[in-house]
Amino acid sequence: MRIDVISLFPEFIDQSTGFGVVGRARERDLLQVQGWNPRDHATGNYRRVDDRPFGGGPGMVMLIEPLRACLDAARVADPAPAPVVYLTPQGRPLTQARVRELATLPRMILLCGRYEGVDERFLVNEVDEEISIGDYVLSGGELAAAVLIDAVARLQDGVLNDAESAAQDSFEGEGGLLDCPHYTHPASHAWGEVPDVLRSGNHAAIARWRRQQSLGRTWLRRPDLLDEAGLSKADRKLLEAFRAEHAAGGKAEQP
Ligand code: 6GU
Repeated sequence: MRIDVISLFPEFIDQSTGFGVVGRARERDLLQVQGWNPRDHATGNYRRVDDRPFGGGPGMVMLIEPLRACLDAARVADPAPAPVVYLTPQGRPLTQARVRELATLPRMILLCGRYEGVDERFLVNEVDEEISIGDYVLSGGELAAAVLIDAVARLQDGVLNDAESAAQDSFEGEGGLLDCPHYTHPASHAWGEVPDVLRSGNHAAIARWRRQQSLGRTWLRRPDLLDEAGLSKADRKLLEAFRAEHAAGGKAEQP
């Protein structure tokens, strides 16, 4: 997959995608990331990329023409069709389901706004989709772009090794539940014991316990996710047992 990013801080995009799983994907050419700076496509002595908003008010608005020239240059760099995605708190909240869909594309172009925003006419004419990464405000779209790039990169074929396999992650298991707790050595520690079942060698019992923990955690922390989870009869029984134990004070789990 190829991801082009239009940003006034293309170095941030390059560097923030240079480490770990995403950096390795880029090194192995499973993912290409290229930044494009609208300032390189601005004209005049001052190379302006923004101006004051009509109607007054604080902040600056990004100009149409430098963005348009920058987008045209990015488009021409590769013939693959690419939707333009604008990262903005006004966008649709990003979900793992949308990440999975975007990850199948050969290419996408991300637009990062700065200042108060982007001239609405550019958005109407050139942007295919607006995405937010949550209900809080960032100073610009760059961090959100890095988040989206990470999420799609790790789903590209060959990026994760077996040990990193995505199938068990939160949202990726059956029903899109939260992940279960994990433990490693030592089995006994001043802060608590590893649950006996995980040391039992009984793989069916371990799978059942993990499923129950996923169900219980999702119920405690993200009950909204359970509505969409399509729980089986077996799931409901596991969750019912978790709730009974929780009500009896058997779990230290925080809501
Ligand atoms: Cl995508 N951009 C900005 N600037 N702030 C955000 C966001 C995006 N998502 C949540 N907050």
